[in-house]
Amino acid sequence: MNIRTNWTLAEVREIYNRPLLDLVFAAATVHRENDSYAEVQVSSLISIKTGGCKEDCSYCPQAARYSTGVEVEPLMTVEKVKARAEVAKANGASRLCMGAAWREVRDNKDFDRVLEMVSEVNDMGLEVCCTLGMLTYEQAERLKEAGCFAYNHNIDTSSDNYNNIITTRTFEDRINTLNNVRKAKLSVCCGGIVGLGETDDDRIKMLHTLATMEAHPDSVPINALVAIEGTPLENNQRVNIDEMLRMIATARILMPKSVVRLSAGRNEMSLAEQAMCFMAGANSIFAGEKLLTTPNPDFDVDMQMFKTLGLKARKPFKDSTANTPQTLSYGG
Ligand code: SAM
Ligand code: DTB
Ligand code: SF4
Repeated sequence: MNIRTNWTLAEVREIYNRPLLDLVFAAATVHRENDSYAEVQVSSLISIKTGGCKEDCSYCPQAARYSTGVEVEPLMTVEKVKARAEVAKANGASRLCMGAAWREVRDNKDFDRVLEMVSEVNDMGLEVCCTLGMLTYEQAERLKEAGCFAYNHNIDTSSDNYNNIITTRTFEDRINTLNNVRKAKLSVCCGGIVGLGETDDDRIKMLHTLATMEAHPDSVPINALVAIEGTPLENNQRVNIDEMLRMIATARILMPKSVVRLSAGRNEMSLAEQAMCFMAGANSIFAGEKLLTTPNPDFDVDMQMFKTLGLKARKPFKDSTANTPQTLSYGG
């Protein structure tokens, strides 16, 4: 399979604009060249520190400046995180993603506690992912040493549209953190959101940025905006299925080996709509009754969906060089 990081904008535009079923068929064809096309990577999310964030991301229920009804909670205890991780593992998740409503990581006691959580959850045999905001290279290394497997940091939208959505940091800040994550040999999880009010060209440019990084992100979450009352985007229109399909299928063609995650927005999608997304090359979901603060389908409902569609949950560390909990050897 030919992995390219030199896609031109014109090529991405051509793929994105194909007649929808031609596009889905082409993406499904690419996806079927992967031996494990019927495997879906299941991640479970925990909000380890909720609300009160200083940033102004206009989609986010956790930004302190909007009144969204999300209650501010302090950093969870290690014990509580372990208990939640046990439940996720028993339900078949291979990855636990810990999210904090932080602008950036600070070198303080809270970060020490997060490192302890990482180490404990890694010891349980789960892939650990963190999403904690901006990181320095040294902080990325400390996460890696503690047993963190992946780091999620989304570009969210095109560089052109970025300032319309967030003003308290820049697109370049995001790229810097991603470079630190890559340099520390953490698995890179990076995608974006559809439904922010962006144009098709913004979507094309966002996909182009992801597909022309020095290496494709290992996982690419595609989120449909969950419009939250109290945020500036509260009245945005619900994302239609054709828009999600176009994003997922184009991502699959551009980044054939990456895990493409059908992320936020599944709670509003039917089984048939989700089936189309898996057909178009999605091979990961967030499972568990909550994303960070908003509802998501129950585990049982998702497992029934997998049964109906003939999909199976992927085992942890499948494509890693380490087949046991994360060691320093991953990524080499
Ligand atoms: N604070 C950290 C950060 O911003 O990187 C980590 C958590 S943040 C909630 C992670 C990602 O969730 C965001 O980059 C965004 O892509 C996604 N997200 C947040 N709110 C969302 C919403 N209402 N709808 C869809 N995706 C959302
Ligand atoms: C990602 O791309 N989507 C997840 C995860 N990475 C951290 C978060 C979605 C959040 C949706 C809104 C909420 O539940 O607060
Ligand atoms: Fe929400 Fe993260 Fe933005 Fe904070 S930095 S407002 S938690 S998306």
